[in-house]
Amino acid sequence: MKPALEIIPGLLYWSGYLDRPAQEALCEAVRAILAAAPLFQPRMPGSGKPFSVSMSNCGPLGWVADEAGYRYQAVHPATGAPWPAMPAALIEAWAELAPGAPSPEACLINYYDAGARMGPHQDRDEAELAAPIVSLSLGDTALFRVGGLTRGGPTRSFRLSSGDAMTLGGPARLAFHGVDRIVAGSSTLLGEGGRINLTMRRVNRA
Ligand code: MD3
Ligand code: FE
Repeated sequence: MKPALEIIPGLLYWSGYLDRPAQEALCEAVRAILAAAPLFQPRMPGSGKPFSVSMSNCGPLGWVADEAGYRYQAVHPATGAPWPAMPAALIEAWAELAPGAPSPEACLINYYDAGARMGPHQDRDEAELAAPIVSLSLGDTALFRVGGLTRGGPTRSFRLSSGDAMTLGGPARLAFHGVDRIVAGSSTLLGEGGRINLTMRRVNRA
C-alpha cells in the first residue's frame, strides 16, 4: 500500500488505492448489491425534498433519510428486505485502511449522476463517533470539499478519482464536507457514467 497523504489532521488520502482490475471487480460486486437492493432517492427530513444523490446500502445496517428523519435501519426502505452482505473486498479495505477499528456495520452506496451534488454536512448519525469512516470512489471524478468543525469556516477542496480511498478519523471525523460537482466523462469505469462512492461505517458503540 502506498503511503497516505494527511490532507487535514485525521483525513488520510490514498490516490489510486484500487487498481483498475480491483475497481472493475468492486463495480461488479456493487451491481449485484444494487440488483437486490435498488437505488432509492433519500428525502430531506421535514420538507421531503429529494436528494440529487441516490443511495443504497450493504451490511447489517443501512443509512436512510425521509420525512421522519435520518437513521440507520436493517432493511431497505422500499423492499423491506435486509441489506445484502458487505463484499469481502470492502471488509479487507476496512482492515487495511482503518486498522484496529471495530468491524464496519454499514456501507452506504452513493450514486451521483452528472448533475448530482451533496451539500456541506457532518456525519453524526453513528453512535460510535470514535471509529473512522472509510471512503472508496468509483467512476467519474468528484470535486470534494472539506472544512472544519463549524459550518462556514475555511475549506479545502480536492479531486476524488476512481480508485481513490480516504479514512476520516480523529479530528476529521466530524468535519463538514460535501461534493461540489461531478466531472462528467472523466472515467470509463461505469459504462453509464456517473460516480459511485462507498462509505463504510461503524454505527453502534463497540
Ligand atoms: C469527511 N459522501 O455519504 S465520502 C456521505 O463522496 C458523504 O459521496 C461523500 O459525505 C461522497 O456522507 C464523501 C468521504 C467522506 C465521508 C465522511 C466524512 C468524507 C468525510 C466525514 C467527515 C469528514
Ligand atoms: Fe458525509
